Amino acid sequence: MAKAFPPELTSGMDEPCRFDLEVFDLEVVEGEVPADIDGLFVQAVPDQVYLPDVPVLYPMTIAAGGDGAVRAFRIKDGCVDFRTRYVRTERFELERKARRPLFGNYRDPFSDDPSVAGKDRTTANTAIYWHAGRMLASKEDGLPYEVDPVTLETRGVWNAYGAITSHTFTAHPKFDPDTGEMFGFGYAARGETTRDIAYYVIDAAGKVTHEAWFEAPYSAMIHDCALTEHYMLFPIMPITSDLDRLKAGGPHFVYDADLPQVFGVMPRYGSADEVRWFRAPHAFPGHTINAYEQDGKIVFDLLETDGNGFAPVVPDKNGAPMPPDGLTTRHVRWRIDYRADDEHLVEREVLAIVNGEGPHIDPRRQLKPYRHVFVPTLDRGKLATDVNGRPYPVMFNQLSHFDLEAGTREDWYPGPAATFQDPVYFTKSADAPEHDGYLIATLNWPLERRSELVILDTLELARGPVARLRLPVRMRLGIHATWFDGAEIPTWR
Ligand code: V55
Ligand code: FE
Repeated sequence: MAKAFPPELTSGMDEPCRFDLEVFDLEVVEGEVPADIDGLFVQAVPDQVYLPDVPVLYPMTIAAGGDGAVRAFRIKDGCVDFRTRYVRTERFELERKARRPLFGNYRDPFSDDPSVAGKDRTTANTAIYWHAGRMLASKEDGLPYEVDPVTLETRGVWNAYGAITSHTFTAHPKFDPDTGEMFGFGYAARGETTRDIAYYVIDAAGKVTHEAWFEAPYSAMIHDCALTEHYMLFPIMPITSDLDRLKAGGPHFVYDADLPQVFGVMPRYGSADEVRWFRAPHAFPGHTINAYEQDGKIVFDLLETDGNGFAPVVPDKNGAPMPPDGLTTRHVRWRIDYRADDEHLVEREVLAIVNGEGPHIDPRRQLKPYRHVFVPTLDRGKLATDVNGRPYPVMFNQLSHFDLEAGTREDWYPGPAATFQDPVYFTKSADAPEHDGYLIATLNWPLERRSELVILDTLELARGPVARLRLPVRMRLGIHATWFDGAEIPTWR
């Protein structure tokens, strides 16, 4: 018997969904779905089946610890079919068999039921990517699970034919579009809180062709990475983990404002002794936007927040309060000379004030100079309160397009009580200009506990969607969305 989730977790938009289901042919309530769109829009969603039974339930457990579900929208011939299904991880199956929670807090094996000691704790809940003909659902605390792109049935853990022996693998591997190689890594590779990083290059057929193990300067989250023609970059985040703290029942990650920013740089096929650790003053690196090489230097673009980017979900080491006016997130550009004598970085440029997360660019511009960024953002000036003075539960109230060359931005703001989930961006055709594409997102209306799918033409972003589709079920907050071209995936039955 499942115990009821408490009222604070069931009152809003993000009440657990706990269902697998499909909806054939979503209702188009406004506009038309462009007939030239052919592909699959997928989202990874943490969605607890059972509430962990622990003495202290950490916010990170709720925000990022839930069982992974794959939500998929098949868009073709002006129609959209919908399917969502939990990934059948080992953990999901064990709890389902027991009909009760067996796994405890976020990345804390010490808080589990003793019966599941040594079992796979990962939830495959963060991002979905495609490699070597496989759709992989991933969370950075374990190896990905392969999922059937049509039925969404789970095929099992993917470990590159047994070659990946790291305990973990990033949810954000990078790809060389020319060779089809995948570049990925696991941190905490020898188990939770270890400093070990395992770096892998995997060819287009899914075989590991290069591997290197090395140690991070300290045990911390490395959520994303970046790839250039010759280098792989590892931004170490200032949220650290500690085995003793975990054993004592503390949270997995704590934010440490005293740490510098650290970027590990490794030649693409380099060995452990070739990693260099470049340092910069403290900031919170978010998602990578792009990276490439120019004049012998690495150009590395990412989002950077001037404080605890995971507040309040990840606590501050010193208990420091949040700044009342909120934090600022910027699009920054570093230039890094791998051969420099000095490992202190100074060449930082601010390209835009973003106040958003989940950046997307034209996939054809990856590893190359580029001009356009699409990202959900928060305009605090447009935040509103209800009649009782309570702020509407809004995370990102706009979809935004930044033109880096013109220095301009364009936004679509759907209203005070709407909040965006991660979108996807792709161009209208293989030879369309970089900014001439579609943005597709799920848009939540928390006060109505309602979601819709919106499709925007990026040449007319501010005018709003060219199509809005009604979803007859609530889409609780997912993490990353990915677009797969129709040519890559089999037909939906
Ligand atoms: C993130 C999400 C995670 C995680 C670590 O969005 C970082 C960032 C959904 O799980 O485990
Ligand atoms: Fe991410």
